[in-house]
Amino acid sequence: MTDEHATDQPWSVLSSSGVLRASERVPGGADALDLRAAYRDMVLARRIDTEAIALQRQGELGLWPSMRGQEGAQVGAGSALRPRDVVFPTYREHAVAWCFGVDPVQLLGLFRGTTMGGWDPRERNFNLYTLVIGAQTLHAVGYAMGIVRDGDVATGDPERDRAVLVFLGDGALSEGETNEAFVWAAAQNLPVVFFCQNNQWAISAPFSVQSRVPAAERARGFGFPGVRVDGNDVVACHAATHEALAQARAGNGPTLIEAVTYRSNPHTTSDDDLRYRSAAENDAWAARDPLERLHVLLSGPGAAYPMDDAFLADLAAEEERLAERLRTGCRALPVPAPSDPFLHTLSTLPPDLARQRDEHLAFLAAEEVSA
Ligand SMILES: Cc1ncc(C[n+]2csc(CCOP(=O)(O)OP(=O)(O)O)c2C)c(N)n1
Repeated sequence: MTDEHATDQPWSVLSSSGVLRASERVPGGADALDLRAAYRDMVLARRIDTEAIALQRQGELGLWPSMRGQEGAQVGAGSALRPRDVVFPTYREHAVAWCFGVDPVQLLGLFRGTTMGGWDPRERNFNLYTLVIGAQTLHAVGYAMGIVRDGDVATGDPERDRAVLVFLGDGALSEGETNEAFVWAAAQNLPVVFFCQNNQWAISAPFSVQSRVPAAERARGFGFPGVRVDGNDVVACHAATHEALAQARAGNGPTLIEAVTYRSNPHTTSDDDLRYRSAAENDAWAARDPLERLHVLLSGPGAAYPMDDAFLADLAAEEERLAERLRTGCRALPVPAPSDPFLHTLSTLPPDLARQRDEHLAFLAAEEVSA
């Protein structure tokens, strides 16, 4: 991929009024992506998000970072993955997790406080959520080095070649780790795709404060291509990620994708976004809603891939089943044992930590006896 598209104007094929433009940049046309399946994934991912917010409001979750508005970016990227690719998410990649087959009930555990993770990263090649901004970019680069050493790049065998897809927010571009990751990915020509969702805000800090140029333009300075894509256009996001992953798997090195999108809800359920941004801004972005524009395309007259009433009724029923499963599953998440914080960090607990664990458990046992 060249960086000729790293301009101010994000690249798009699906207009905000739901019209699909022909583009040689979408290999195989829109057929590269099953549009109805993409719509289904976006609707169900939004429902996961909405249910999680409701659960937080009912006191069932401590916190929830909403991804509402970012479904186009996430489903576009997530649907470009192959099973052997490896994902390093932030804490907001709920739709990517959905696309890659992670059980959405497991996403809730971290925010309910019942687990430090929630799923086994080895089962799906989907790593645990990272709350430290930018840290996962270095993890991804390290993993990409491992893939190269395993001989899993540029073999020409689609069953074997693999790549790493790492997600970051616009705020993470200001972190030293992210910039170190860019340098190392370029220096080693690593099979890694950096997918930056520029949702305009790093909590209350706007993108314009953190970057004088479009994020995609930074890639050139590190020595690899950048592409600026309309993050609310699922077709363009899929095509850009599909191409970047193919380049990475083929041994042609890293790409930075900047998906220009918008976090339409507050940063998390603890945040009050009206203190730093206007309702007018929210309204302007609502008019570019990624689900709405795909819905228009798929239900408009003469749609090549129409959604008929039966499809929409099935989807509505599936949404309700998913929502019920989330509510029941959330409340049934197992309460962790007091010894759990000592697990899963070190394969063998050093004597000092083992002693602390034993003292902690003895203290709790004594409390129970005296109660
Ligand atoms: C190293 C580090 N510094 C600060 C924070 C506090 N913090 C949590 S989220 C956030 C903003 C992140 O913004 P961005 O990277 O754009 O991602 P978004 O939340 O918008 O998806 C900050 C500063 C943190 N978690 N880690």
